[in-house]
Amino acid sequence: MIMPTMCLLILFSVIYGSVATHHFSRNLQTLSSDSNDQPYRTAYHFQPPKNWINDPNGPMRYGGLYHLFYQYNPKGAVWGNIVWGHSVSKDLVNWTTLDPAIFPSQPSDINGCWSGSTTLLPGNKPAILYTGIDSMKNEVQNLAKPKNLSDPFLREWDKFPQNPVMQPTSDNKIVPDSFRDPTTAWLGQDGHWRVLVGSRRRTRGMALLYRSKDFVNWVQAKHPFYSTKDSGMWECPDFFPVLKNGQLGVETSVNGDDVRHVLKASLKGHDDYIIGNYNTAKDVFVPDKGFDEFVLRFDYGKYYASKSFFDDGKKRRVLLGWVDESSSEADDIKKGWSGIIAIPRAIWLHRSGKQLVQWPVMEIEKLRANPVSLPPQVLKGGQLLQINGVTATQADVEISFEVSKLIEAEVLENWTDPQILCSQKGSSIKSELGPFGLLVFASEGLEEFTSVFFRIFKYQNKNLVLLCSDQSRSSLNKDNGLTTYGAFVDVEPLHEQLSLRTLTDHSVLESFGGEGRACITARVYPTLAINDKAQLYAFNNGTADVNITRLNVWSMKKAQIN
Ligand code: DQQ
Repeated sequence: MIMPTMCLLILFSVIYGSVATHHFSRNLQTLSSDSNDQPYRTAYHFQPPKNWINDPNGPMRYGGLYHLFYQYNPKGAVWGNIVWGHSVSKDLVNWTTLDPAIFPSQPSDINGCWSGSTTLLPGNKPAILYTGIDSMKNEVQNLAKPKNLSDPFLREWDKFPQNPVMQPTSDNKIVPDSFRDPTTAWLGQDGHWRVLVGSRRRTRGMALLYRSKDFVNWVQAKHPFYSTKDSGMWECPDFFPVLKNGQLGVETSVNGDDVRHVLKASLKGHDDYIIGNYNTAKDVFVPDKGFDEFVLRFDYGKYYASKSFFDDGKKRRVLLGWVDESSSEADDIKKGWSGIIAIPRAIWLHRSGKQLVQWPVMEIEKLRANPVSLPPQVLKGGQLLQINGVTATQADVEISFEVSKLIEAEVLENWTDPQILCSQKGSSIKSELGPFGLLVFASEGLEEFTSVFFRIFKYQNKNLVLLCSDQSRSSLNKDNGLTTYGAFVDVEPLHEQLSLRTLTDHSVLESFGGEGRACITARVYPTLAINDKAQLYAFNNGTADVNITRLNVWSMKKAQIN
């Protein structure tokens, strides 16, 4: 409950001033569950019992279960010895960890089993295509199929004895250390399979196209499927259709007048995408005008190597991404683990057709408990409003703002990168309209806090909404990454409220601005604002008042993970 008497009106100025063996010893014993020993371990974000993880691999729904594979080091909390870890879930929230599904055993993967995807072949038969690091340390693509299709857990996988099925040769111009991460395959008009593999030629990043009649013999297309200059190696490409209208997802082979296509690549530390049309007859992807380079990003914070799949149960497309740590390697070794998977997101095309929308899967709402709601109210310039009655380190916060006086918004003379703008202004520099938003993971004396907030600018006579996630004050331990992130949100504050949803989970916050039109994920490692010591506030450090039109907060229950 938020007690009005606790609603503090304080002058806000005081606050601011990248090799494995088959024989590893598995040990699924969990780490100490004492939250004092492990204040950064997440309660409802996926992570295995211990050790290092990175990219999600081959997510799919099979036998009524969601299967998540992931790059996993069975031997420690740093990258290395990479196998495909494997966990299953009935609801994308609670997870059970199984034995690794794919691990080095053939000359074609003896130095590592890197990222890849699953494809459901006719008859609902899953097949994995993954990158193997072969005995020459070259990157090659391998095929594996389940040993026993009647096992819904798909515990055991048989590798195709003639692996690899795609490899660099002396005449195919493939750079042997830049040929990896096959996508989910799709069927073309001719009934043949297509798959993309990430690559580069010098600094030109690209997705190579392969075709096959039988999923075993793959032939490289004459030209790359798509490429952009100076984007460097494309890791973990993804290619999928989205409906022009509505939030439902479609199976990866669907094409036609009702759909557009999305091409995503992981490059330079983020996941960027292009929307366009896929001409099946010509096998070419034609981006929308003015969007032939990567200008759109899934997440403007820490979010990489994501992969989507079509969930035939709920008829939606679900996106999973890796959220790396921002702590030092020594700290990761000390805590015994590194890397989490962001909350699975449903994704669809925004009605404008100009971008995707992402929203945490609805199942996560099962974890909501102890709702706290605040009546609509004015948040005055300089006001800090404490929100009591929630477990601030483990919460789901939804807040919406309405602004008037748009005429007085700060004028932005020159276009500036949103991350730079957020870093320069932080949450301390006042403008008329902003910063206003949330303070999460805040310590009692505000020695530590993380702020997620909006600022509104006038740029070329239009309103421009900036969303920032500022970690610069998140921890007194300066060994941690304290980067500030920013994104512009395509909302028009004249006609729409500014909505923000932030999920907090001990060392991660995922923020969704403009109903999922701009997402920012960040890692934080507070030293004071941990467990029940953390506080939550709404704040307005702008000079003009803003209206809070909605404020609903839930404490989140712990998910059953492992
Ligand atoms: N991680 C994998 C690669 C991929 C990279 C290796 C992306 O297959 O390109 O662990 O994070």
